[in-house]
Amino acid sequence: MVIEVKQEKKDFQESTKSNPNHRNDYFDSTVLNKIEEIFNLPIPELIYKAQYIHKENHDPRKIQFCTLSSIKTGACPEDCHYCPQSAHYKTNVQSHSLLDKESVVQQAKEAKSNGSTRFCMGASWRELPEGKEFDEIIELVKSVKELDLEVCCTLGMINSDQAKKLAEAGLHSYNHNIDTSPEYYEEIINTRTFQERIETLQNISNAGINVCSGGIIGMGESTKDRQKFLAVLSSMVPHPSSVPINALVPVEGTPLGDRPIVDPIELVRMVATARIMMPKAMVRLSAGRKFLSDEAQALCFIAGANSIHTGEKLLTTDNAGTSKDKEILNKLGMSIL
Ligand code: SAM
Ligand code: DTB
Ligand code: SF4
Repeated sequence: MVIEVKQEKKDFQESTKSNPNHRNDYFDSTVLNKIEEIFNLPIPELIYKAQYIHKENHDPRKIQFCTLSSIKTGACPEDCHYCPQSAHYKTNVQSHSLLDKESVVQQAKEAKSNGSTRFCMGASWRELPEGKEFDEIIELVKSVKELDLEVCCTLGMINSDQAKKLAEAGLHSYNHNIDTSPEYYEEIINTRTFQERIETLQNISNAGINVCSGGIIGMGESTKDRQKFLAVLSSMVPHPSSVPINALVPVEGTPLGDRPIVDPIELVRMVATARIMMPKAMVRLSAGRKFLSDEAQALCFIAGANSIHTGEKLLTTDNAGTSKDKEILNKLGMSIL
């Protein structure tokens, strides 16, 4: 068993190594070809295939609730064009430094009592700092784990030593998104490379932490960019155990603040293709759910989404709220995982 896991980690590294001059090294062309075929299917056929695979690998009646907590907000040195927390843009986000343990544990307890089995702590860092803040993060991971929740963090880039220490503290998963295709990435972020993101994902995987990696649609990318984004994730061995699919929440003050809201059918296509290509992954319907009707959300669940971020807020922007989420599941005869 141990040998098998090591082998998988080696494969992950091999499969994601890259040469900046040959960006296709991030994915197999056969994978991209398969994605193109699936992605362009008529919606009834696409959903039928996705549903079949979903049912073979998951309980299609269940949705996992994951609560996000912004444990350190705003004033981020990165220039991610979508993000209200970047110090490069003037937005309405109220910055704060790292929250104390008592407040975070209180939030985690509330999340659990509202049905969440996963709690994700997000920080507006380019990379996880060393020293006092790192020690505080380790304490937060240990304390949330004691509540018997899946602990996830999204704290920017981490090195291999930090990943090992987080794993020892009991971290279940680490979220670090590739965001979009390797090519379109350069239109969206200038302050760190796609390759640096991949290296953080390798450090997470090598430490035995579950990889959570996905991205955003609605940033002006082409259909081909969306397909390549899914091809990079689907070429990882093993596949990320969790794949968040975000629809851009356009925030005033950011360079993407004027982008139109994504057509929900586009989201369904992404979810269904992710489900078919990565059958065992948790496909998370993440940001942008507040723009979806109950019917559109139902279609996403039918297409294989099996987790949502619940609560009044995502990190800094508004979300549907737990009672609304419970109401939809109830209406659909579904329940919380
Ligand atoms: N600073 C860390 C990082 O960048 O990895 C963690 C937090 S960051 C906010 C987590 C992810 O949220 C981003 O990678 C991006 O995919 C998503 N995100 C941020 N702003 C968004 C927006 N306005 N709409 C949709 N998704 C967004
Ligand atoms: C992810 O892919 N989406 C979540 C989670 N991972 C951390 C975050 C969405 C953030 C949306 C913008 C905001 O609320 O600040
Ligand atoms: Fe900073 Fe993360 Fe926002 Fe980028 S997405 S600006 S790294 S908080």
